[in-house]
Amino acid sequence: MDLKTVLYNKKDGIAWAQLNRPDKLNALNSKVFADIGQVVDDVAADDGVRVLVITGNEKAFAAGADIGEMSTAGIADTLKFTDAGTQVTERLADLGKPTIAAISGYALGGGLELALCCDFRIAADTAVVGLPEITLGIIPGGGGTQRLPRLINYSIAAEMVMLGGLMKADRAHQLGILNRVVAQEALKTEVVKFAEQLMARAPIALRAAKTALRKGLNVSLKDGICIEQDLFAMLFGTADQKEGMAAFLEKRKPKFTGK
Ligand code: CO8
Repeated sequence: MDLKTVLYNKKDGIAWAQLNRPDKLNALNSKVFADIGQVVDDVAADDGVRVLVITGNEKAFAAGADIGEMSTAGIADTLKFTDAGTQVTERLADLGKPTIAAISGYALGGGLELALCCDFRIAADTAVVGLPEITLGIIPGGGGTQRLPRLINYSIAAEMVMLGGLMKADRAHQLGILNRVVAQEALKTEVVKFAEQLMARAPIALRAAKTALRKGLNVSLKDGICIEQDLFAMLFGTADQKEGMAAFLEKRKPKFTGK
């Protein structure tokens, strides 16, 4: 892997991808998206990785796409940038393993959009989220107008997109944008604890749960229930289903193997 803007390491089943452009508050450019793409491919291919965590530094998860690089771009350049970025964020959103955005400081614009591609957002109480693109004369281009109103109430999403204000962690938590808010110094421990709970679950069941949740958002209730039913039945072909139910009946903890 040839990563220029992301620090990447794997430990005890967790892959950590830390955005690393601190002098630009981790602003996202084509290279950052390319690096995240490599990380996603690596996580997908490595059976030893059970959870992906994307994080930044204390001041910023990411303060948006790189305004300096976008400022003089035309339509064609912008389409090239968003096509490449969207391919990566869709791959991230579709990853068959749980993903967590661990957020300190600013998660704005493309930064919040990247975090919205993760299954969970765990934040420090220093977190500030928002979609300020409208204040630059543009709109979100990394899925913000689509993912946010699917996650929270339409009117609040519309206010965030159309006024572009910034929101503190406690309010974002109340609204359901953030799953957990903890003290800055507890963030890493809390993320590891959350990841450990996920890793105690059966991996194929987690993958099926994610597929059902995600696919179900884009289809009718009837079609979504069909998707769920098929995935539910599919799990009865796994060793982990047999183990999970045997463990319940034998009053012990299950030992899942991912088979
Ligand atoms: N792009 C480029 N550089 C940035 C960005 C950014 N988004 N944000 C901060 N920086 C740079 C600053 O220019 C500054 O650099 P320098 O020291 O060289 O002047 C450095 O980071 C530190 O920033 P500040 O001095 O501004 O720090 P403050 O603490 O005073 O302010 C803020 C922090 C409030 C976060 C402020 O930096 C800010 O408002 N940033 C811009 C936020 C924003 O508007 N984000 C939206 C960008 S547009 C976007 O995200 C479109 C998404 C499209 C995604 C497409 C994907 C497929």
